[in-house]
This record gives sequence, C-alpha cells and structure tokens, in this order.
Amino acid sequence: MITVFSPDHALHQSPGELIYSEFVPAFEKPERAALILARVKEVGLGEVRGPDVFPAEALTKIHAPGLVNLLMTAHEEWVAMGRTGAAYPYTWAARGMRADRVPKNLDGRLGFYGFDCGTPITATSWRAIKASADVALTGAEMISAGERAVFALCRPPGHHAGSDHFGGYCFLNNAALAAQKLLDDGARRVAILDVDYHHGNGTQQIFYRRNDVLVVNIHADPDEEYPYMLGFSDESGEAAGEGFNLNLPLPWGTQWPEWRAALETSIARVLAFGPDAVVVSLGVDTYKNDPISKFRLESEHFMVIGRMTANLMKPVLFVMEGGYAVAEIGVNAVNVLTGFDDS
Ligand code: SS9
Ligand code: ZN
Repeated sequence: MITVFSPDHALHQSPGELIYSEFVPAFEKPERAALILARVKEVGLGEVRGPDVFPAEALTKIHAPGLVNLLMTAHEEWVAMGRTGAAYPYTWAARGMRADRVPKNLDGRLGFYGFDCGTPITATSWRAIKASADVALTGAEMISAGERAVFALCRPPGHHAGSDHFGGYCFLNNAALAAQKLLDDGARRVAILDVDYHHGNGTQQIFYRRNDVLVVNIHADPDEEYPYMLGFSDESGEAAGEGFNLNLPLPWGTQWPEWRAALETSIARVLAFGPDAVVVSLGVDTYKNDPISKFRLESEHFMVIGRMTANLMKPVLFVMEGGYAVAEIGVNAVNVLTGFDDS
C-alpha cells in the first residue's frame, strides 16, 4: 500500500510535559514518525509520496476557525509578549464558566481551546500540524480515487482534538478531516475505527450528533485512564447520531484475547453500518512495553489487527495516532499494514 508522509512533521517538537511535578521529555517525538517511515521502507510496503496542500476550508469543515487561528498564531503572540520557549496553557475552562465568549488574552485563549498541559505550540508547530492534516486529506483523496488502502503517516496525531479543543498531543483531528473529505468526495457513510490505547474523545465529539459517520473506539477505561472525562460505554450518540457511537472500554492489563474480542465486536458493528470506506485511527500504544499505557499486546498481534481489518472488504485509510514505545513503533505500526496487505 502507498504511504503518505511529510518530513515537515519534524517541525513540531514538544520541549516536554509536566507530569507528577516533573518536567519530563516529551513522549510524542519526531523519532516516532522517522522510525515508522524507516520500517515502511525496510519491508518494502510500497511507494512513499508527499501530501497535496489543502485550503483552510478543509480544516474549518471540522474545526472552529478560532482554534485553527490560535494554532497558527499562538507562538507569534507568545513571542510578542516577550516570552521564550513554547506556548503552554496554564488555566482551563471549567463548567460554569463562559463558553460563549472567547477570551481576548492569549493565556485565556490557550486555556479556552486547550484541555491539557502536554500539548505545547512551538514557533514551527503549525507547519507540522498542517502537514499532518494534509497527509490525512491526501490519503482520503486517494481512497476516493479508488485505492483499496492507504497509510497516512500522520504526526502530530489527531484523535484527541475536537471541533474546538486541542490536547493529548493532538491539534487537528486528522482522522475526522479524512472522514469528512471522503463524504465530500461522494461516500455516503464512513466508519472510523479507533484502536489507539486512549479513547479518541475528539473524534467522538465531532461526530456525536451525526449518522453519516459511525465512530467505534476500543480503549482503556476512562475510569482509570486519560482522557478520563469521555469514552464510557453508555455514550451512544445524540439526536440524529443516536446509535452511531460505540465505546468498548477495557481495563488496565488487558491482553490480546479480550482485546481481540472487542475488535470482533467493532468489526460486526462497522459491517452492520455498511460504510463506503473505513478510517482506522491507528495507535500502537496498546503494545505491552508502551511507557504510558497499560495493555499487553505483542508485536505479532498487530499483524492480526491488519488481517482482521482487511476482512471488512472495504477501502481502508490508516491514519497514524499514538504509540510511544519508540524502539518497537516501526515494527508494530507496519505489522498492521503488512497484515492487511497479505490478506
Ligand atoms: C502520561 C500522560 C498522558 C496524554 C496522553 C495522550 C496520548 C495520545 N502520563 N498524556 S495517543
Ligand atoms: Zn494513545
């Protein structure tokens, strides 16, 4: 299968994140994409191409213009205020505060649109964020043009980013942008299957009231795990979207047999929906050695995930999300793709 990749991903480099009173090196780092690309080449997965460049309107079909504008300009404003380093929020919107009024002050706006302190904006972040979105949109365009499967090697990831919020190392929701593009190109229904260890809260929020995009998530139980405040099994969609959201939370320590059973359930739901295309939000942080996750999948299991996805017999766009066991990330991510291709 063809891989879409942009070297501009490396322009986003988080200086670090504050965890348990310590400022630690970022888990979401450029080596991740570099090692996945190296593995794509090593196994001869297929051609690697760059993205096309899409207009801002492709982004604002999914995201609030105020969010897009903040991502573009926050660091410039940060520097204009005499500050150095990356732009981090330090205050956040809570229930009872104004949601109808965007703060004027930069710190207010970072907190209004941001939802965690691990997702900083540097001087060159926007170029990487835009390139990542373009990679996903290009992949979608290729699926619309008749490709059976495409790998969008996105970085930074996207599934935690909602219509008007960024966080969880995510700025724009690459998978959601791709799904919307598939619909705009003529697909009647698109399913998003999110296999990242963390719940894709952004993707769920974006499509929660819609019935043209089915969102299915297999992830760590938010009672125990980030993002804590979304991803429970009783969230099934709202209004026209009722019944078009499926959450399959699993406990810390989940091993392959239980995870695989959740994938079987997901695949049955996707098939019942009857989509014209499927977007897989491909996180490999379900791996046993992932430094921030607590599932126990082994490298060989990623190949089975690819095989089971191929059994859907639908066009599939793989969009890279998380995975922080950097040494093994290439093997794990590409195992999914070779598993798909060999089926
Ligand atoms: C780790 C903090 C987790 C967010 C994780 C986002 C994963 C994106 N102790 N911070 S796939
Ligand atoms: Zn994740």
